[in-house]
Amino acid sequence: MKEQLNSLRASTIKLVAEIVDPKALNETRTKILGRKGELTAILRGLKDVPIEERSAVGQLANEIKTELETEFDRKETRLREDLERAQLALESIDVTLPGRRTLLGRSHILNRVTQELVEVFSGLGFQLAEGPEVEIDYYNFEALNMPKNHPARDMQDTFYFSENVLLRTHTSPVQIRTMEKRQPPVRVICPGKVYRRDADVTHSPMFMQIEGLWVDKRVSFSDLKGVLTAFTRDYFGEKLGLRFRPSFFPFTEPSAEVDIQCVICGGSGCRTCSFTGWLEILGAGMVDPALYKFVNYDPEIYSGFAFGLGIERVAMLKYGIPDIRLFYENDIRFLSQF
Ligand code: 2NM
Repeated sequence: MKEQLNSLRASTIKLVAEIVDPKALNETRTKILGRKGELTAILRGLKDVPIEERSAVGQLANEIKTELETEFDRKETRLREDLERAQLALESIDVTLPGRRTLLGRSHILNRVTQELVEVFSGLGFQLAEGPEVEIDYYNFEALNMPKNHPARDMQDTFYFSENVLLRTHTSPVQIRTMEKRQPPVRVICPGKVYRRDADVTHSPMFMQIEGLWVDKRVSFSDLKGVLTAFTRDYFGEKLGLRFRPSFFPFTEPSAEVDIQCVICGGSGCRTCSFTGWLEILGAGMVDPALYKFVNYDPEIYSGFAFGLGIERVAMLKYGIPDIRLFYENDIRFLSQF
């Protein structure tokens, strides 16, 4: 019986060493140590062992039982650890891999140019004012001295929601709204999107504009020249010459178009300036006193000037961009250059 026990011990240890699967281990444990297992079967013969040996054999059987239980326990722990390690290996992070780059976004070039322009004008005392892109006929045309059927409306055909509701064609309505709300002194700069029925290499149905307005007692054309000279010098460079040409706008009198010397050739003539040496960058003028009756200003006391420029045009000149459509195509290869 001792031999039977020792042989069961040896064969079990060998068997356990070969098992690789927790389920098989559990089945083997039952088969050997369970109530109907092989050890129990051997112990059933204990009653036939001579009485004087029985206690020693019993003790051996107990020792072997304990030893084998420990053996099964240890193997179970080993298998569980192996499994965990294998799972961890699948899920683990390889800290030696290079990191994933986060792509940094940036402001659109038109928004950055807008910000730069607003900054220059705030240095000259102008406050930021904004308004709706969906406007009513009154603010976009009527209060700007462009009654229905005025020929100046031809050049500013736009998108209509109804007879009196439209997409603004300029940011001037913001200035009318500002004057309606406040008495002079008013000194505001109004950037924003505007809309016109227009599309080619230099025109887009949606574009951006920035307009300035200064109304106070004794504001004169020389103040206009001073502000615009300060602005162009600050933004385009100290040495560039400035030229005022007489022009017409329905809301200013007198009116002027303002040119700067070509930023590409410096005035000697090139393709960008059509070999004239000059670039038109903005329109301006003294606010027509006829406008003041719409906003309840006394034209005998107050005078002022206004100006407007296209932000795309400024950006195209500043950065040498040949086609206005590039701004709106959202091609990262273009936009990330700025
Ligand atoms: C321009 C040219 C000349 C202008 C006029 C006004 C207002 F509302 F005050 F009358 N705002 N902007 C103006 C004047 C705009 O853009 C080429």
